[in-house]
Amino acid sequence: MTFVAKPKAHHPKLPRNELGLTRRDYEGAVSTLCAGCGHDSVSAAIIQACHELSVPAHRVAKLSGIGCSSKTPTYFLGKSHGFNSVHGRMPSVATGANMANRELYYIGISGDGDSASIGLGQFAHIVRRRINMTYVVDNNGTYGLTKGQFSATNDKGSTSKKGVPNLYEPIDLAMMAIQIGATFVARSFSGDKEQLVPLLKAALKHEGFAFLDVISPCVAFNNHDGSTKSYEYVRGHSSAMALADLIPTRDAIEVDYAPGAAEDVAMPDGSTLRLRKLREDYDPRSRVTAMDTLMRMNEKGEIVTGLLFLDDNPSDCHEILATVDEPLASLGEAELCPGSERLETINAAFR
Ligand SMILES: Cc1ncc(C[n+]2csc(CCOP(=O)(O)OP(=O)(O)O)c2C)c(N)n1
Ligand code: SF4
Ligand SMILES: [Mg+2]
Repeated sequence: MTFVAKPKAHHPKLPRNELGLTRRDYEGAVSTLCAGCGHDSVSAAIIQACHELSVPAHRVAKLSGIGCSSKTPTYFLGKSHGFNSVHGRMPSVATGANMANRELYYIGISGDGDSASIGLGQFAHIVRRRINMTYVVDNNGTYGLTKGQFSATNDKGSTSKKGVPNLYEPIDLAMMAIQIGATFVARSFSGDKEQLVPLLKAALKHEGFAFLDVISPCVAFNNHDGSTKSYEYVRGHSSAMALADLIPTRDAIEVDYAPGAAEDVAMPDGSTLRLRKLREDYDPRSRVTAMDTLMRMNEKGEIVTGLLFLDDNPSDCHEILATVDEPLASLGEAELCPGSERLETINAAFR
């Protein structure tokens, strides 16, 4: 595979973040995806979120499976660690890396085929193990890379480019994630940067498993009349619930929403997650409300976007397993080797 590097020159007045970097410093190679592919907009949103959060690129590990979506980590954060794994197997690699070094930001990029079809088992278990990461699914309802077969997130009755209807019920990954223990679940649209960037920032700051289902139209195979994952369909059928803005500690909190419409949640690093309730009765801190809302809106053919569920006191895999704070690679022999006597006791327990 050949990677085309982007020219380094940029306008001297481009805004710089706390690290003195411009958003161009967070780019990757030139994208080889189809022009207009939603996945490129998701990559652009990740670049903006990391730039605005002043995330040091060397503290990020990007992980993916196989698919057009899984190719995208090449197109953002070119200076970060990266591992393009096997189809549907990104969760295993992410779990191993995360257990060995909890100090990095983990960004997993997957597709609806990668996570809801071949990788469904892996997806379910990474959610319930609460691996501390941001897990993004670029959801186009199709296998883009292999030329447009229906994926398991494709809606029943939605048609292929040739007009053939999908016969099966869709898997809703956001609903699954809420049910089996994710502590941050959001849905957004690749064409809605205003909503997607704050959600990504909040997900990156979340101390637990953060899942983002991003409807990301495939312009080559699933953007026609009859598709429920096309730009036109999503624009006409989405309904925003609780939106999120992440307010870093350095910024003064501006009160610019009507009383009762916004609620602030403290994040562990001192920043604030401001929840904007667009529906008075929507409480994103209730799994029951989130599931009920998703089911009711799905029945009406509406796509609910925004922050669907948030546990503001989350636990992650490291808390559950009481792991050491330091990366395993930084531990010496004395910490890693429990000694012959202790080893003998452990072995004896298994006999
Ligand atoms: C084990 C295995 N089975 C099948 C394939 C063929 N294959 C490659 S990508 C893909 C589907 C990708 O769909 P999705 O994850 O939705 O990504 P998209 O291209 O739509 O972004 C398939 C079936 C493969 N690479 N490996
Ligand atoms: S085939 Fe579809 S998913 Fe793949 S790059 Fe083209 S538009 Fe994007
Ligand atoms: Mg897909």
